[in-house]
Amino acid sequence: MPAALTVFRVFLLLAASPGIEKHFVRLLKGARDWWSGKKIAVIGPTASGKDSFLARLQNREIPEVHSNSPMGEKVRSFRVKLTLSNHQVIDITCKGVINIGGETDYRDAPSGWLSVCADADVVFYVMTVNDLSKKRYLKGRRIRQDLDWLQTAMPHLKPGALIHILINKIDEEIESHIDYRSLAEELAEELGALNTTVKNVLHPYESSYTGATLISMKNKQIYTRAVNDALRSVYSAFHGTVKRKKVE
Ligand SMILES: Nc1nc2c(ncn2[C@@H]2O[C@H](COP(=O)(O)OP(=O)(O)OP(=O)(O)O)[C@@H](O)[C@H]2O)c(=O)[nH]1
Ligand SMILES: [Mg+2]
Repeated sequence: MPAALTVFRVFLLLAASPGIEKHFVRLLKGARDWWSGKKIAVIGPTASGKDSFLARLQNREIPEVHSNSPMGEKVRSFRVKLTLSNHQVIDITCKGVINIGGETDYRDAPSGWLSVCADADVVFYVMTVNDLSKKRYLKGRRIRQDLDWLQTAMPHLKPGALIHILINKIDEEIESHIDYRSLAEELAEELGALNTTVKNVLHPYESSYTGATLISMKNKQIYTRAVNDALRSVYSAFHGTVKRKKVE
């Protein structure tokens, strides 16, 4: 899906047009089956919202104040209940999710990010919309360093592991803007640049990258729709990879 469209959808959420809702939140059975029992890992810079994401997945409110997560803190397996249209609820089981703080020492320590990601099927990298607009994915900067780290980590991950980026705190950006259309255009441009960077940096593992989704852990409405979107994107990217492999 073109980036501009994805961004624009987030803003449409605010308008909450009833007609589009059904289309937005539908997750097909194939995708639900695929996600069922998947193991996810959540990594990213400090205070990006990793604990908030895990809280939302467990239907809890997000932590108000930021407390640095201790290294290698384990989070028990939990079932994710996703509410779809027609009041339909689906269960997704996330097994052995491990949470970890975001400092670079955590990343590079032996019991750091690698041990977290090692047996995950899907790795969620959480960054903020501020990281995106401040272009922290450019060479030498924090997000880029993490992407470089991911590239070197790829051969040590589970074969076929997928990487998805969550761009959090979109609510802050929405609050501080009035012209949503120009904001959407700006963000779309940045998203395009980010995607290009990620694919270049991850080479030759770029097919593991399933894209980036704008999200807000704080705003439940945006969270709910964005997470459905992210799950669907991961699944369709996976599907595309499998199809491409078959053709080859
Ligand atoms: N405005 C806004 N604030 C958020 C959002 N998500 C998280 N926060 C806040 O950001 C702070 C950090 O969130 P955490 O989830 O603890 O971040 P973390 O990534 O687990 O941080 P470390 O464990 O230290 O790496 C908290 O104060 C949250 O309330 C969001 O979507 N919007
Ligand atoms: Mg944390």
